[in-house]
Amino acid sequence: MQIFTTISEMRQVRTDGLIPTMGALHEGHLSLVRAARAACETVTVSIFVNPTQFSAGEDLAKYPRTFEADCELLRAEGVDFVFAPSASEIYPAGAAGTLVEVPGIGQRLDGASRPGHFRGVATVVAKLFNIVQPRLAYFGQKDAAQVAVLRAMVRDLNLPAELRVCPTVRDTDGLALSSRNRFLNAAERRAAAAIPRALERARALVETGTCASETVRQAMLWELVALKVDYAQVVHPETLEPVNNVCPRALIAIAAWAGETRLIDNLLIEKPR
Ligand code: PAJ
Repeated sequence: MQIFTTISEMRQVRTDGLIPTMGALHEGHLSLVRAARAACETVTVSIFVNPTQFSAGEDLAKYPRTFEADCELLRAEGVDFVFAPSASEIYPAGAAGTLVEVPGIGQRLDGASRPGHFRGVATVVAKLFNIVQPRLAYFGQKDAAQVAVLRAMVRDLNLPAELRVCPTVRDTDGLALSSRNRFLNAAERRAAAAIPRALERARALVETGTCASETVRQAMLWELVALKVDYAQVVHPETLEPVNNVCPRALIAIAAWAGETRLIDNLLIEKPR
């Protein structure tokens, strides 16, 4: 496995599959690596804690950095290349550089709670695509709004990479794996398990014929009483606009705080009419 820190080194190899990450790797990330490994000749994982997707007062400084352990995991998965650039390598113009904005979609869900977040995500992913030039790029369904933003960006800018979306990997209590879970104390961790429970409750309602988004929302809010809810919404999976009916297709998305830690999760409903 070769580790590159500069754009010029990265450009000297050919990548078939790219997995963009911010490091602090867990089984969720590794599921993307395995999907890429199974489908691609050469696999690159980027590790870059992207400053432009954090706003002032967010957890950029606190974001876990475990580079050595990450590289061990990636080596064991048979990854070919790791791209781990510095912030100045990616943003030589600093805050004055060109940004990629996905209007509308980029301002919904996490884009509403974290203004500028998806501008930072879209900008860095566009740059990574231009640097690495992958045929396929792998993302997790756990960040469903991120997927919607990136799909729109790829379409609007005619980027040649094809997006592949992999299912959310969960812990035994149902909580979606996240690098932020390590910040939860035991009580917060127990409380956080209400998030997947709320989504399961939503799934059960939909499976027994409930279609009204508001009914589903209220049932989820009951499960989430112990947490500070940022949003619990039923939206269109591509536009992220609220929809009145879960049927036949909707994204049910939750963001909630367990103590100081903001967690997100979602459920995609795809029911044949
Ligand atoms: P990061 O949070 O490191 O996540 C990297 C990729 O792993 C994302 O596509 C995310 O959806 C996926 N992922 C995280 N947890 C997962 C889980 N439990 N199951 C399945 N997939 C999971 O998302 C980012 O980084 C950044 O925004 C990035 C796209 C790298 C741009 O900076």
